[in-house]
Amino acid sequence: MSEDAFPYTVTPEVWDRPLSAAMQRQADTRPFSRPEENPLFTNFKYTPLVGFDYSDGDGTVSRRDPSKIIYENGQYYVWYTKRDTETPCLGMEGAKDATDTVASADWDLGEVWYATSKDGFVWEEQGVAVPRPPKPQVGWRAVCTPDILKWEGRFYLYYQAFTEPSGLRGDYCPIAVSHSDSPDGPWTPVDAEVIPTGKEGEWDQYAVHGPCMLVRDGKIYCYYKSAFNRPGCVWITMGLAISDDPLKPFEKHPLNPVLNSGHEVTLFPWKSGIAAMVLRDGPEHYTIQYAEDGVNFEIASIVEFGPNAAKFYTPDAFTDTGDGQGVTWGFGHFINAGTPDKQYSVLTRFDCDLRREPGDPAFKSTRVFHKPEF
Ligand code: AAL
Repeated sequence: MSEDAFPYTVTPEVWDRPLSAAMQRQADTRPFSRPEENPLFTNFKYTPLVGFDYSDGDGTVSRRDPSKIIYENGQYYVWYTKRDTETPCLGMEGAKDATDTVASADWDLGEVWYATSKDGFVWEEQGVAVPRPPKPQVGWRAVCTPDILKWEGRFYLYYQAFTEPSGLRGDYCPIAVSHSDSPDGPWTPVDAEVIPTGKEGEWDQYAVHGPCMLVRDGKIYCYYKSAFNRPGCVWITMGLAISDDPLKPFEKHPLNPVLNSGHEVTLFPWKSGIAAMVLRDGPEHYTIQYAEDGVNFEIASIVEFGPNAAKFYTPDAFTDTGDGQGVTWGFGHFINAGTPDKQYSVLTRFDCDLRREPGDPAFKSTRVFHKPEF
């Protein structure tokens, strides 16, 4: 036993006998480290963004569900849902009173907008990227909750595409896609469901939400969430769909769902695998998890006060290096801003430290029994 390791070093014989459930979990999966020694642990710092106008908080303008942030042409880009309606939204429960101009949910009647920034703090809203297409095309009611993919030099926006007001039956929609040769557009929509809802009885039969696009092993990975999501019932798990053609239907993974918790879908390349930030819903909420194969996730750390709807600035999301470097900032949203009858959502910046090595050398400790290998 080395001096340095004392007193945390435990000899292998300790595991060579029947173990309690807690110690079995430890032996099987969990890194043995204090949080600060674990590179997949972080705290979060929030900073209000400059450049977004919310109409004095009267509930008619809402921004939420940001995409990953990318850096192109000397600036950062982000896409997000924007609702700009004459009146505040009614809420899911008011869906039967929704009209062509009155929204049910905060994201109903939403469109995909985008903004750019030189420094990541001060932003300039550039306008709509993907408007709602005419009825009856997929997405005519709302296009929202986008994510960006760069693939073979072209850009693809994936987003939820609604053909009914959210709340009528639930929050039911598939994922559709638009493409462009520039992050500034113009974007060409494909009038088809690129990730459709599942067949009757399948886990994702009602909704396919929140695309999170990555490139891995030469293929396009789309992590997404699904839920029964009827009014009054939210049950959320996450799946994976893979394709080698960004505009053709993706193939859903046979082991879906691959995460049993979380809400919005937040993943990034980490070493040779994929890490997932799993927040808000489910038995494993407020964890960061890791899967060497991108499919079989294990809990790596427990975090607090994580951002809702987080997406990271992820420089290696599409470069397929097989050696993910981690992430340090991104966008999330705060919901339920405003008064109860004038609710809207606000984009926020968060900073974190999910780099391969903890940022502060003082955090590094030799007192680690099982150096986490993520
Ligand atoms: C978000 C996401 C999806 C839902 C709605 C808009 O937090 O989970 O995008 O449909 O709320």
